[in-house]
Order: sequence, then C-alpha cells, then structure tokens
Amino acid sequence: MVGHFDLDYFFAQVEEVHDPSSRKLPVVVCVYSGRTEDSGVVSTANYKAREFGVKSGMPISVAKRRLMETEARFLPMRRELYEAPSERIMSLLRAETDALEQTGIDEAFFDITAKTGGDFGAATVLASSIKRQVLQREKLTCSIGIGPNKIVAKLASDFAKPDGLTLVPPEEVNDFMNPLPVDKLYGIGSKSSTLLRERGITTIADLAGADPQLLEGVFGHKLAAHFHNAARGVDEEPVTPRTEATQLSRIITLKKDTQDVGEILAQLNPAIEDLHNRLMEKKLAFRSVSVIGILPNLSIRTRTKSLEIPTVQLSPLTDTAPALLSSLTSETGVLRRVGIRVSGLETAEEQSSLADFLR
Ligand code: DGT
Ligand code: CA
Ligand code: CA
Repeated sequence: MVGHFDLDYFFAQVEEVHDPSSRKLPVVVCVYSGRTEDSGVVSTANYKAREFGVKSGMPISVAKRRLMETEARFLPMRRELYEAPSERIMSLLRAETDALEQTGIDEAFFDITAKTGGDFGAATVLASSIKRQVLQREKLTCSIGIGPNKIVAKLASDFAKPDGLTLVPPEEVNDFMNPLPVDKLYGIGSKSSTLLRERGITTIADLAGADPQLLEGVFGHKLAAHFHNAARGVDEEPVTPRTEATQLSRIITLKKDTQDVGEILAQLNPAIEDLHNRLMEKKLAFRSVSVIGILPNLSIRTRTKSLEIPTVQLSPLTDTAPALLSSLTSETGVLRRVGIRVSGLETAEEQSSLADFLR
C-alpha cells in the first residue's frame, strides 16, 4: 500500500495563508531576475490564476498580460517562508506512515502497508485523517493518491487536484491508467511524449500496447523496458526513507593562500566535478550555486547565484563559479580554503535526466 502526497499550488497557497485577503484573487509567485521590472518567470500560481492560463515557468510579462483585467497579486518567491510548513508537514507524515520518502519541498511517497494491513478502507481513513490534520494545522490543502506502487500512487495524487483523494486498488490499476495521457507517466517528459505522439502513442493504453521493438529503436533498451512496465502499472521500486537534502558542498584547502581566480579554479574544479557526480548519483537537481571562501583568519564569506529553474547539468556550476569567485576575492583578498555548494535540492524528474540515469 503506497501513497503519494503533494501539496496544492504550494508556494502560492502558503502566500494565501500569509495574507488571507489574497485568497479570492489570482496569486502568482514570481522569480524575478532583476534585469528589468518584469523579467523573470512564474514559479507557481493559485488555481484562480491558472484559469487564465498562467503556469509555472511562464514569463512574468505573459502572466501579467493574461491577468490584466483582474486584481491579481504578483509576489516575489520567498523560499524561507515555505520551508517551515514543509518541514512540519513532512514530520507529521513521517509519524503517520511506515516509511516516508520525501522527493521535493511539497511532495513525498509513503508506505502504509503495515499501518493499514493492506486494507483500502483503512487506507481511506488514514489518508483522510492526514488531509484533515494538514488543513487544521497549516490551513493548506493537499492531494493524496494511493495504490499498489509508486507509479500508480503518483498518477492517483495528480488525478483529482486540488484537495483530492484517489485510491486505486490493484484490480482497478489498468482501467484507471489506460485513458490517461502518456506524459502523466513518471519519467515521460516533453521530449519523450513528442517522440511517442509522432508514432501515434498518446495514452498510457497506447504505450502498453506499443510494439516493444519500436520502443527500443527510439528509446534504447533500458528506457523502453521501463516504459513497457510502467504503462502496465508494474513497478517494484520500494519507498526508500529519505529526507530532502537541502544542500550539498565540497570544500578544499588551497596549496597556498591565494586570491588568483585561475589558480583557485584549477584546484577547485575536481571538487566541482565530484559534487556534480554526487548529485547525479542521488538524482538531485539544484536551484542555486554558492562559492564559499575561508580566509586566513578563518572567517567565512559566500557568494550565491540562484537559477531560474532547477537543473542537473554541470555547466551552470562551472559557468557561475568563476564570476562568484572573482566577486568574493575582490572583497576578501587571499583565501586559505575554498568550497562549492549547491542548494535548493530536489528530485530530478525531467525525462531527459531520467534517461541519463537509466543509461
Ligand atoms: P500543484 O501541485 O499542481 O497544485 O501546484 P504546485 O505549485 O504545488 O506545483 P508542483 O508540485 O509542481 O511544485 C511545487 C512548488 O515548486 C511550486 O509551488 C513552486 C515550485 N515550482 C514548480 N515548478 C517551478 C518552476 O518551473 N520554476 C520555479 N521557479 N519554481 C517552480
Ligand atoms: Ca504541489
Ligand atoms: Ca510537487
């Protein structure tokens, strides 16, 4: 008995709780890049704003145009504000379940096989009680899906958003999954779904019935096998207890104290690559990059750059480190030790990265 928990329009909902007068209005949480007044992207929006076609990743200027006739609130993203309720809710979930695998700031898989004795009636009672407690304590709604494995649970939590509760017993898995669009399936991103659509595969049923050789030709053996099983609702991945790591870092001691950026980078680069390998192993994307400098007097200084969207790539690390380091050393002078840190970590769910991992 596996569940998937996901808070509804999370950042925007926390902003609504913070300022209840915004509840009736479209609310758009924005990541401003600072270049011009409206440059940047939408982080998320409440469902009022989504009715006007506003969604995550959209340029703020486009969202403003769509909401021109409304009294929409455009708010800057305040990550610090969202972390405390997230942590309290994850602790509550950990207490109410057999095992919890947190996969992002607002979502987690959980196992309740022992807690419910495998009974779907008991699971309904437990999931309803979790929803009620989250609403009472945090004034937040969430959506929960329950099924025989993670793939089904994830589809189920997405099925009746917002404030949903969807249970899919084993004998209903195929009827539930078959009509859903294929890109709802875990691991199928926009690239794969385009490739599939070009071959007439638009629903999960289409994928389940697709010629295995055709899939292998397009996606390679491993990914094709994953799709083949996933489309049939076959998934043996256990819920692996895990708390979201919010940051990871590597620090090195310089061969000699220096402020020469080229010299520092030459020594720091292996640590950057090591950190990136660690992220790949843990299947984590990052949202910001920091350079840490430790001075000869042991005081610490950092410089941070936030990315607009989370990434799993190495290049944002190697591209931002030199500028951060120059800015840092121009303030501090010579450094004794130097480090690289990534934060805002979350599970990389994009298809391309999943494909990389499977390869
Ligand atoms: P939902 O679950 O569909 O009701 O809506 P959200 O907003 O909870 O969406 P979800 O679960 O994909 O993401 C959780 C939070 O992560 C969301 O509130 C804001 C942030 N987020 C999601 N997508 C993006 C994005 O493309 N850019 C940025 N900056 N933040 C994002
Ligand atoms: Ca969510
Ligand atoms: Ca989520």
